[in-house]
Amino acid sequence: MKKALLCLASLAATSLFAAEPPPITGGTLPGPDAKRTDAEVIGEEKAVLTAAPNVPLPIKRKHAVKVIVNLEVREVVKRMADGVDYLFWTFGGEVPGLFIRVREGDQVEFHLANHQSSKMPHNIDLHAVTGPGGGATSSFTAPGHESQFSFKALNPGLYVYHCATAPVGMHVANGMYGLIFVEPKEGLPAVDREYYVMQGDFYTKGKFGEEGLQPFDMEKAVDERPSYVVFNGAVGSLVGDKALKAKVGERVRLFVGNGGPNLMSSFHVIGEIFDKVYQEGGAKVSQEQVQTTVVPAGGSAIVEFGVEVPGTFILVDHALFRAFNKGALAMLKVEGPTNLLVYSGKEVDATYLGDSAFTGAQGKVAALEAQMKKAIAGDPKITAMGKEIIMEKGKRVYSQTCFACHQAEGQGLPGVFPPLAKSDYLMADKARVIRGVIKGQTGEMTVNGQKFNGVMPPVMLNDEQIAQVVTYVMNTWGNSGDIVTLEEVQKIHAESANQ
Ligand code: HEC
Ligand SMILES: [Cu+2]
Repeated sequence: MKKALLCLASLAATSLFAAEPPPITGGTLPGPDAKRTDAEVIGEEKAVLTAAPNVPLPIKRKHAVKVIVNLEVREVVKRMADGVDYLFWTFGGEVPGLFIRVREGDQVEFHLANHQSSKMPHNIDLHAVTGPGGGATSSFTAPGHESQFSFKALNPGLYVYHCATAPVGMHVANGMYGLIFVEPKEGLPAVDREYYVMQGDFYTKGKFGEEGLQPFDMEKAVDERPSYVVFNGAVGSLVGDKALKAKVGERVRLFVGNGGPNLMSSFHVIGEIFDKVYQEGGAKVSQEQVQTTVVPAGGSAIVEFGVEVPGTFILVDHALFRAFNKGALAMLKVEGPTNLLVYSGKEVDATYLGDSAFTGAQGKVAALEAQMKKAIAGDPKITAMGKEIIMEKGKRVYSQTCFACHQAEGQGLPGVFPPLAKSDYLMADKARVIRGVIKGQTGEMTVNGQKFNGVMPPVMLNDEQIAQVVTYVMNTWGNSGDIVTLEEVQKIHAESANQ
């Protein structure tokens, strides 16, 4: 039986780019496979496809059907990061492409449309297909056209699909991939939540965070030097309000994919252990109690875990510079009662996230600067916007320099780092604050009636950054003061240098 399967697989593999399809003709399969096939296909239905992070509902039916899948390729400009846009090539207008769920034994009638606004022809190679090019040879579709082919979902598992039109790497690098889950006949054990998370690496002419519409950079792609590594098509696609959600006591299943085109993912959830892993997206649980699972480019994994305590759990590619500097970071927010036996409490997210906790500042600076240019022509609103820009830049400085001690919300740490939020000490004397930031400060001080006696080292900032960050702290978390100008900082700097 194994031999027959192997033989089929190698035939399919060698024919991936062959012009002539090999002599495997529709439906008639060798003996062993025929046994695994539902002889009867009863009825017909249209597949419900979902955009990430959603997954179609588990399949309850006990027999095979003819499933009609309609998927449309669209080339669309979307957000890659705050202030950064990219022309994505997509399956269904989304990166990753829409999630497809069928049952083992189903007869799939696949319709691939290519929107008339597309500039490129595209096709689809589904790793779930046993046949030449995984469907690629039958689905090459010019803009404004539609192709149709059929296949039997013989093998259960979680499979990647992707465009395979030359240059294949470029089509995939532009976002042309997604997942198809062929549900085993007996189904998977029930869980409370299922989510779809797919990693991809992106190659832009500009560096990470460089603003504007960014073109694809072929050289970086060939050299495997991505500017972005992200989950679900953009930096921050699953953070804040868009975080995945669960409640204490629930079981979570993640269908994890990796479109690549280049990088393998070391998929990890900070503060969780995968109690079950279907390694490489295969049909059975192959490992238990796993910390980090490998998701190869063009591959997948299914992971499951229970959530025992509330809090924010961070999903990362544990090749950590990708997570903290290139975007491969997502969040699962778990709500519910604390369980002190399992975990004692104290939030660690802010510490982990560093300046990623402040994503958004950069894009806002760009947007506000653009607004300001428009408004110029002597509008009094300019002053206000100027302040907002300074504030956003100040937020960035804060997130990189001050927040480690004074904390994300300026709340400080009792007895150790004084609060900046609603601090009477801070608001009483602007010049003193500027001097403190330039020279550092030590000795006993009283902030809101609490005594502090620590050491704040001098910070490595230029005068402009100091003006920005002091403006920010004096106008955030309930504080309200005026703008600190560069001139003010320069003056105090000169004075304190002479002392
Ligand atoms: C390494 C930790 C650390 C860093 C980084 C740090 N501070 Fe402080 N900061 C302190 C400590 C400790 C004190 C209290 C010093 C004392 O007791 O004399 C303090 C005091 C202050 C105060 C006066 C007290 C208050 O709460 O109003 C201000 C204002 C302040 N810091 C602003 C900043 C700003 C702005 C930054 C970033 C540019 C920054 N600090 C970076 C540790 C730090
Ligand atoms: Cu394509």
